[in-house]
Amino acid sequence: MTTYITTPIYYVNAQPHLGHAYTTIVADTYSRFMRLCGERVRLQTGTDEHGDKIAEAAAREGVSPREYVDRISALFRETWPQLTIEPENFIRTTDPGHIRTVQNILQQVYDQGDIYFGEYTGLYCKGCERFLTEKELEKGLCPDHQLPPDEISEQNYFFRMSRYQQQLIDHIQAHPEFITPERYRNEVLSFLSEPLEDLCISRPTSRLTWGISLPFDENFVTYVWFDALINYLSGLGYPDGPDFADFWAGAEHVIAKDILKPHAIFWPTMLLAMGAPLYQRLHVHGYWNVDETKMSKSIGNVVRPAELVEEYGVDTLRYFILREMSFGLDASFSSDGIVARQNSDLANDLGNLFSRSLAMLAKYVDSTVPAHSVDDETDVLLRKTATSMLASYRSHMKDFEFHRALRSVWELVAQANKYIVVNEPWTLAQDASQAGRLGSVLYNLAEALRLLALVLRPVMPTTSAKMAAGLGLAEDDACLKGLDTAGVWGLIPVGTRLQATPSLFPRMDQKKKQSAPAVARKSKTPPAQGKEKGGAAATENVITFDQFQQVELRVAEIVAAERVKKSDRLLKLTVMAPEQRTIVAGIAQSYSPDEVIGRQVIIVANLKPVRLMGIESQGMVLAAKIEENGASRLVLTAVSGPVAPGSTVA
Ligand code: ME8
Repeated sequence: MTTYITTPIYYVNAQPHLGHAYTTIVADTYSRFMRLCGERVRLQTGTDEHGDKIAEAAAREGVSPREYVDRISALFRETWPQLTIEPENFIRTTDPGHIRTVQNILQQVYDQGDIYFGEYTGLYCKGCERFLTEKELEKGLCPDHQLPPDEISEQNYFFRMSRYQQQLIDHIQAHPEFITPERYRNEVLSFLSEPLEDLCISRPTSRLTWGISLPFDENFVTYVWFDALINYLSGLGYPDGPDFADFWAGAEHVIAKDILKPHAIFWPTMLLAMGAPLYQRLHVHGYWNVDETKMSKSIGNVVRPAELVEEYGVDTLRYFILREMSFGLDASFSSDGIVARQNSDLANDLGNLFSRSLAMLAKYVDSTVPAHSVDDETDVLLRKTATSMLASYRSHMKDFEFHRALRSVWELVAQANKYIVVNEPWTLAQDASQAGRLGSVLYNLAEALRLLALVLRPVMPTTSAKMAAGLGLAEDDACLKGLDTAGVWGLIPVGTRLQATPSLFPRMDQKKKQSAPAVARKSKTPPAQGKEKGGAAATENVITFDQFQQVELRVAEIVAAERVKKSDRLLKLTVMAPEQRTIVAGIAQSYSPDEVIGRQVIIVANLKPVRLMGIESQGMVLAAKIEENGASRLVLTAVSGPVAPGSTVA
């Protein structure tokens, strides 16, 4: 089976931004996913280079259209590898092959009588490069450009789009998956419930020369949409190239809602007129805003992909936008949002699962995947979670519900973290008779990580490769290839030698966040500056919010405790936060070791380690100091309900 996945070809009158990056990352992720499913995949993106808008942009810059389109098209082409996007084809509408295909199609459709010459008077929006109907206007203005359209009357060529209206309606009704999500299918059907007008497909050369000449009348160039949509065919060598034969049957287009009508109405009617099969599915997503505001050059909040990659790393960006946007709906980008996901989902949940599992495998079984023996109910639960994750991951990815697919992946991450807490490998390691059980627990963790590396491959290719390397697997190892064959529990080979691997995601510290240049951040109200009398702000020891943010507070679970020899004040605590660490706490006069084991407390996690009675203490446990009967006593801090060890306190 084959999949041909396309993005829109982007206009070269603007530089690549977050919106372009999203569509293209979606297409790349889906193409990687379909490859994992064993399909032959071809990903195509490119640039749309003809039309008034481009000619005007070139004129504004005082260069020829050719010079201008070459420069901006190269910017798009260079952006994709920075996002680990690897298209098989990058098409430009100025490519000679594309121009030939457009002209051949025009000639064919003209010869068969589906293009005619006529007079047209209409309301033309220069921004949209098309005539708008009265109905589309909002208060007399183009809804997208907020400008009044010009009334233009001219002789032009028309495509008999109306002739194919019923055939298109029938097709959409017979194929519910043709336009997804459903809200856009309904929008198109409602539009089609009114008679379609024919489509004006030419522009007189007296008004525009930067376009593809009509093969049957050199006084006209092709309307930019009729030219641009054909890229999906010309990029495959239509009509008789071997790639066309192989891939068109698996064609899926990804677009945003702004260009629904050309893709759901113009394009299929054009294909029907050509006698070519229709594409399989059209996937329509919503719009990215930035800090709840429309992205726009004039507001100055346009987010550039290269800056985001530099600031957050490519996989964090890919994960964030796929996880944050419900495909089909609008979403808002913010620096706070991406930092929060990086710290919680990536550094805390996934990153810590990976690093503490590998650390325990190194410490207890010499970095070698051990054999596993009998299952207990925690093993069964972990495996069940993995199996149901795989099923829902697969179906959501196929349906372009990336946020849901990732949510189910994180259910396995959470379950594996719980599995560690419940099984306490550090306790098992203290008892030689538990070596078999310890091996099973560590095996299952390695296996969960293998499955995570597998399913995260389409979304975060670099992280997945790092995970595979840490697990001692090559990316093309059988157990990481083929979702069907590799998506079975128990495939990581016993005896695999693990590799020391740096942490997957560093926690993003406040300093870094503060320097974020790419996005305007929501303003935070700083604490009062100490002007008013009597308030806390008036005291000497005021710290700023930023200073407070430098203190990393976390929930830690105490898993072991013992008295420190020769000290009646100190307890040596082993805690998980979420990785294992030792903290020497001055609480021995208030608590016995037995009393604290199993408690969740709040610790300062980024305190510089100190040696106390010869033991390195890696943090500080917070406790309230109370006075009772003339003596002081410490009461440990706690959270009001159980939470995942390592959760941040803010
Ligand atoms: O329309 N949020 O090109 P274009 C999400 N050349 N996606 C966005 C976005 C946003 N804020 N802004 C842009 C054209 N996009 C034509 C297409 S195809 C035959 C011709 C993405 O440069 C989204 O994919 O205006 C949208 O559909 C596309 O960029 C529009 O790109």
